[in-house]
Amino acid sequence: MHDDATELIVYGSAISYYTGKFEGYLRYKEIPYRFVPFSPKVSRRLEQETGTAQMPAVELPDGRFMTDTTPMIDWFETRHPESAVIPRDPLQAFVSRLVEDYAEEWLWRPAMHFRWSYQPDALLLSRKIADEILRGISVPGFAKRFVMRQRQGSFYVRRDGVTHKTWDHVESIYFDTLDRLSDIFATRPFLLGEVPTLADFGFFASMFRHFSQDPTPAEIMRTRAPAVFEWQARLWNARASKTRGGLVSGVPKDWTPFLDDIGQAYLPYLCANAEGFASGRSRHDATIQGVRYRNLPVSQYRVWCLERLRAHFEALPDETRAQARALLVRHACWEPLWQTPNLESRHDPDGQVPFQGRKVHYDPRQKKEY
Ligand SMILES: N[C@@H](CCC(=O)N[C@@H](CS)C(=O)NCC(=O)O)C(=O)O
Repeated sequence: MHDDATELIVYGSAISYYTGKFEGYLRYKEIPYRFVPFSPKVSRRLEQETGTAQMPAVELPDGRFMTDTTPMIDWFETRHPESAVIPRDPLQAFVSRLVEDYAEEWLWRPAMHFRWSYQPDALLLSRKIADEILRGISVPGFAKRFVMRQRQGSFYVRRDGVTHKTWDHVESIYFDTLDRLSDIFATRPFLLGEVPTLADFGFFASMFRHFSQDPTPAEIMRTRAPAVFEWQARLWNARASKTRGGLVSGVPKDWTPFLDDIGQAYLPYLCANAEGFASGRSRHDATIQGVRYRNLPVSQYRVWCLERLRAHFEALPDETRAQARALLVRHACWEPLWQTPNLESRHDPDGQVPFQGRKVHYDPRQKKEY
């Protein structure tokens, strides 16, 4: 698929939430890569290689393919340990993982809603998808754009629980996040201090490729939260070799609203999803902060998210585990973290992520070990 065996290839899209997050990470770490835009042909090939059509996908110089940005970052951190983005302090590392997971999964619905519920955004983004991802398909542009608007609006908004009853709650997630991040950036350039860490990349996914660029939420960000607008550009432009400084100690007070929201909204949602999964349903309801969401899709991946958060907690050294438990109890996160019995997502039964699902075709004679 490529002719330069030393090159890392990132397959994705210039409008994609998770591709933006991962490119932000690679750029900060100064890990060179070549970007290849998704197309129907690329997508078919990647589905064969990775077992999923999700982006971004990474092709390593040794011919292996990876997907899923969080475990990919873990993998790259072991190979590029300098300027680590996972804090060394185990309590900070655990809480960062929790906040990263919350940031990227919980802001997904508002990001999709603002992109596909507002006409100027939907018109612009359907054009970008038609021109970038669907190029080469011999169907008139207007038809591609129309189909994309219908598909995305149906699949990612209306079938993901956004109705006139949940609309304000979905939007409040964005507004509250802007306010909370603005408070943080009033005192330091990144979420935990002078340098970016995992939590920055978790928020970057929605803030960079959706909220700061899609017309409706971008206008809101520029007027309501210019410090967040500055931060997403700062992170995109940050390079580890030029970014100096340390982290605050412990878990900062201004993270409190995020931890409270994880306890009141995100973990209860993950529990409702996990219970739906355990009972074999494909849809589930959830009451979040007094708002009833109906018929949400059950996500196997998000059962795994909860499993992984538990595993990270259990892997903590004894003393840190006690501190982490006290913090989780204080923010009402402890009970929902453990509420659902016998979690079994079966998402990664053989512990292969981020290489899960790939078809093995590694030829060590031709490919250079990465
Ligand atoms: N957890 C994955 C999520 C990847 C993901 O959902 N990517 C979106 C685009 S930003 C996608 O490919 N959606 C298309 C689909 O799910 O079929 C990651 O971190 O990489």
